[in-house]
Amino acid sequence: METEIMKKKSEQLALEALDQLKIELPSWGFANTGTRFGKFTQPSAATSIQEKLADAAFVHQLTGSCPTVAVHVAWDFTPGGDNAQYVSDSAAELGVSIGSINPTLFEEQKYKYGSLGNPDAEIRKAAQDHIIDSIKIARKIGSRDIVLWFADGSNYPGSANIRKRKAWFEEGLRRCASSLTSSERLLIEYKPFEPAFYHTDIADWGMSCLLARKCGPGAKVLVDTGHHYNSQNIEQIVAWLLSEGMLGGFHFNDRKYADDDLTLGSIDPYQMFRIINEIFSFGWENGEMPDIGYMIDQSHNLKNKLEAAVQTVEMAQQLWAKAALVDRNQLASCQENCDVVKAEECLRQAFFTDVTPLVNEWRRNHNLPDNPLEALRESGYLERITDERAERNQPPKSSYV
Ligand code: LRH
Ligand code: MN
Repeated sequence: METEIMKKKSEQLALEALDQLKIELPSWGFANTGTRFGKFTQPSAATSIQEKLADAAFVHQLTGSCPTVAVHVAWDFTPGGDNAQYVSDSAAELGVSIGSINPTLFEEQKYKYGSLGNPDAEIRKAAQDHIIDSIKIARKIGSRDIVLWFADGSNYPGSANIRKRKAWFEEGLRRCASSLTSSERLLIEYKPFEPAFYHTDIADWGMSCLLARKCGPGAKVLVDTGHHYNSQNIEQIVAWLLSEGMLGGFHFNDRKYADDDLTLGSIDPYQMFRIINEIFSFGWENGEMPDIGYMIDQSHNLKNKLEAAVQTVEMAQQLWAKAALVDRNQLASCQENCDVVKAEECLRQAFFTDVTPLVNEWRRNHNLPDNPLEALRESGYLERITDERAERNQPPKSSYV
């Protein structure tokens, strides 16, 4: 039976955990995006990196937990990254900073048959050079993480030599990793399919981990929660990567079917809780939380982009506080004694605890609004940016040109 003192102690732990929580928002989450079946433009959507940063900064102002913004090189920087310092200074003026740098190794025609895995050596070199240029941008603006996701793969059996492509990836990634300083990291993101629908060159955590190991200490694995088959046990993958010291970071989102990029915890909050619980369990066993990046990777096609971002950070704060409430001593002894039911109850009790009063106490301690979403709607910010941007957000003729 949890005594009042224990309750106070675990609530204090939850408040401290919320102090540690830093969630990185994606610049592309504020711009108009779509699917191949249509792009539904929002008049308030950001149309420039300045507007993306302003929106992210306003979400940070309302929630207090998202001080950095992830950027995608081709979408947010001018060629060669000439505007990098300007982008970094603009972020600083708004009270945020540039976080992870995502080289853009898809979209261009030359990447039709791949980037680092392309049979054409010149295209492989071009892709390597883009990653190395992205590392230089990171160095210029003081970002630590370079997140690598590759659309590379094939659509038909026999159309690609999977082992040759693996060797080209090893060669390319080694060259890129050799240009890292000791404080910079390459985070290699895996994805089982889409846009490739027969094989994807880096399809699962094992492939990413093997490639990262061959790159040396500066390379780790990035887990995008949407990049798994439905029945996969993601928290087990997280537990293994933590124990191997190979977990570099997350792209958090939710999904019902595939890489749906829906808002965090909107479909399966207990799944996300179980993942966060593995991180807290590792932190408890090692006396400090692991050094990993918590990033959001979502695209908001139907929800208002700022409301979706605020909802996401609120959900992250809720799940974080719940995971901090798990009685780790009791859980460890239940696991030790194979008390299956009581062990499960340790997690369920924390997950089903309403932490809203606790999160609101944390917000009040940091002069933040109790209800960020309500504060957003009452702020007039959405009305203002709609007036400013509507002209530049004309709906496209058709997405299937
Ligand atoms: C690929 C991905 C990757 C990003 C892109 C926007 O599905 O998750 O992380 O580069 O989305
Ligand atoms: Mn991702």
